[in-house]
Amino acid sequence: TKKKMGLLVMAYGTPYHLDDLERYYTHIRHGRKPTPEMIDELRNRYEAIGGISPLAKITIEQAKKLEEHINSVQSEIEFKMYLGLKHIEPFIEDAVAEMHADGIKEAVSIVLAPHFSTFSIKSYNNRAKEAAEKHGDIAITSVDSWYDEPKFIHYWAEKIKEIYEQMPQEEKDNAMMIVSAHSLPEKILQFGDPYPSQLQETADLIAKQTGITNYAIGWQSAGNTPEPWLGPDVQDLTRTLAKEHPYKAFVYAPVGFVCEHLEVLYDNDYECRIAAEEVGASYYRPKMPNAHADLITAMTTVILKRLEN
Ligand code: FEC
Repeated sequence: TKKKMGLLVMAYGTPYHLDDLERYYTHIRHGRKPTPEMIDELRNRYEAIGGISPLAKITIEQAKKLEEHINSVQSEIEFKMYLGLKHIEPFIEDAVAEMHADGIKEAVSIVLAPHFSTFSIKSYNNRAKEAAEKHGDIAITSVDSWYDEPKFIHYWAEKIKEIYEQMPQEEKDNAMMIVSAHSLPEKILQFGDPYPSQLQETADLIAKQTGITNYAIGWQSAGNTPEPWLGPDVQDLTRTLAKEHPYKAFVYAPVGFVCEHLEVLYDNDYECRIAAEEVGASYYRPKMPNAHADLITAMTTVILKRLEN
């Protein structure tokens, strides 16, 4: 008989309705209530992308496909998927409580974000571990990162190649690719956080597979706080690069995310588009992986490899 294991899939979470905005934003801010102006500003951004984010729906689709795929490629373990979100229900703690209620003793966890940081992936993993310790009888093995997984790189390389192939020759000869992830407070660097070097590695691998030589890494969607955040910001970077060369096309690859959601649909498709068009260049952004088979295969491979060790 097959061994039973929990498959804890963790993701950021998004408001289900605009009514959820305040509590969601408060949770992101570690319990500090945002001001009415901050809520209005965030509501405006959600309204600009159509009211609510597609993230909730895509996350569930990714998690279900991952469960289906990982159960179809091997016959030793029967995985049961539990979805745990960082900032809205079902919370990570809810998922772990459900595993406990189902009598799960062993689980593997993965976060739907490719690059490791103490501020991002580690905080998901710590919450899962703390919840598991509370119940006392669930051992969780965590996947920490998968930024260099071949199928993941392959996805981006293929989509980016398609974009370059469609460009008019003048754009192709004067194109710049900006590979980005969510910015984090600069203080992560003091502890030797691998986040920036992992993003650089993803960018280098994509460049190698596509043959693209004009590329740079940038950071996006920085928080609204006085502390310094990792830079350059993708919009500033667009303007700086445009001063060095009259680029005719900017291709944005927000590889730190896996879905079409607010940070991509607004920060890239709206804000970066403005920056690119202001400098006289075309704006391009490949479709996000969402539930594409390459992404599901990449995560399956990394989970099974992690369990072998
Ligand atoms: O609803 C949607 O479609 C978008 C969901 C969403 C994703 C996402 C991913 C990441 N974040 C990360 C870090 C931070 C830090 C702060 C922060 C703030 C926000 C706010 C919203 C928000 N984030 Fe987010 N993020 C998403 C949504 N994020 C809304 C609040 C308004 C704003 O600042 O824009 C700053 C917190 C603070 O103020 O102290 C830090 C990281 C990721 C990528 C990794 C992951 O998915 O976990 C890192 C999706």
